[in-house]
Amino acid sequence: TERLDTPGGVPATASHDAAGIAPLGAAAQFKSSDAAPPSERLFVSSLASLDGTKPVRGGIPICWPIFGPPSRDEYKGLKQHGFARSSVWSYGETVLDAAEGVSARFVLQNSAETEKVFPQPFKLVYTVTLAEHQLTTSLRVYNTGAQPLTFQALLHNYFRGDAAVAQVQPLKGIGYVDKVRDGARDTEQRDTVDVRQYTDRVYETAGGAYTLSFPPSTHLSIKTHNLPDVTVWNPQETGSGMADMEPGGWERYVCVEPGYVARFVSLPGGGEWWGQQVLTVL
Ligand code: TA6
Repeated sequence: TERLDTPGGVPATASHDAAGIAPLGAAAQFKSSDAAPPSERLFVSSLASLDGTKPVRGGIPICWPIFGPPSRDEYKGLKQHGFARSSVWSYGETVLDAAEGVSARFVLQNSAETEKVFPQPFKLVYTVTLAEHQLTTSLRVYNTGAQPLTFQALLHNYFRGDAAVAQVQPLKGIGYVDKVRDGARDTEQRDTVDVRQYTDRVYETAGGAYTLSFPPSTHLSIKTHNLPDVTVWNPQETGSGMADMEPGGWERYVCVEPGYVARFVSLPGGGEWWGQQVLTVL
């Protein structure tokens, strides 16, 4: 294992400061409306805000400490999906591991900003590991306080592909909350779930391992640890109401979002929780 980091992160370069944070604008080089390489697996709207003013419409937003709108009084100051996805994280380290691939580590800790809406000390460590045909992302939550820390967590993957043919399985027999039908509860009857209609379903205790296919040639495996639920979302034409959704963007992605969202984690003081997903091109 070779650590590529220098004290404080990668050496400052034209595009990274000493802490290894690329100005968000630098990330703006990629636009999904450009001829993205066919191997591009994640969707980012060409109208996404990349300057930190809004959560990025695409990629893998981290939903923490809540998923969806605040559902408890203690979170009423939070915006939908919490603040982790729209905070500036600090760069931790980059590790080259011949077997595992290249990992980059990022840290978010409580601050005066977070304490305004979430008066709990915490430390989040997010690790992204890129290997051949595989992307692993892990979220570790440390309760650095003495009181229990309660939260939800979800990795809001925007997978790039033709939404008209997308299929997610196996979800047959799994109970779900249907946010398109005002939170109606139901059980999935289909062998494969498609998103040809406006779809926004939270499948609970769904098994933790899924295949997302864009037939005939693209199949992705999603394997998870400690993320027992999974949301499947595509807004279809309702997406045209999102200011940061490129025209027709909903035709080019499906969200398959592993999470711990049907209930809250309650982490005792000093405790540690982690959730992980391994995304593999089959
Ligand atoms: O994960 C699905 C969902 O909760 C949808 O209800 C929709 O709101 C989507 O997330 C996007 O949310 P955002 O706050 O990023 O616009």
